[in-house]
Amino acid sequence: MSWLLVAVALAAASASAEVYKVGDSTGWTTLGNFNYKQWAAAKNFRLGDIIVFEYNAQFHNVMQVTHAEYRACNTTSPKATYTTGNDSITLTRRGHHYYFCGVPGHCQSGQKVDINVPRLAVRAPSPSELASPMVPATPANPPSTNAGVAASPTTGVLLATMVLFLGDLLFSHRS
Ligand SMILES: *[C@@H]1O[C@H](CO)[C@@H](O)[C@H](O)[C@H]1NC(C)=O
Ligand SMILES: *[C@@H]1O[C@H](CO)[C@@H](O)[C@H](O)[C@H]1NC(C)=O
Ligand SMILES: [Cu+2]
Repeated sequence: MSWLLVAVALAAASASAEVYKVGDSTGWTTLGNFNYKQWAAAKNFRLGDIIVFEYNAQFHNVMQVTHAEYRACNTTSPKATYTTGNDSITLTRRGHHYYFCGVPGHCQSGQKVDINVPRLAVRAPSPSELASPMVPATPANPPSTNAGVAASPTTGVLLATMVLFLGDLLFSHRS
């Protein structure tokens, strides 16, 4: 596959990533009985988006669990546990991502959230993406386009996003 195509897909994918702070200004807590279910339902999560859990790490944590564990607030075998108090998680696959706080009683009191990345939704391109050509015009394209991409410090992350983005396209076309 052409590196120019890669660069175009990469630009489109990275341009569309959003960062969501779970609970907005409330953050990740039991105080105030924040409705995380309602919060998540109002969002439009997409592949490549980032969710951030911000909390006091002395009192809370974040565990990713299965659906059954989520429903039962079962903390015995989480898929992942985050404890920094400022945890950024990139959504790299479709479907439901179940998280709760593993401190005893907190999940039961509502500190749990279901982040769903819909299976078939594709983000609408932004006006700037529509304005730029989808197919690079000619081989006369300056080689600096690729050099600039390769030099970026976040190339690894962007490449991962790009691969997902391409997978996305293939997936959508098959369905
Ligand atoms: C909690 O989850 C574990 C692993 O998924 C399971 O073996 C255990 O039976 C569950 N405990 C309860 C009380 O549901
Ligand atoms: C969490 O991290 C982000 C970026 O990594 C930073 O902008 C933000 O200020 C941090 N929040 C706290 C409470 O440390
Ligand atoms: Cu907690």
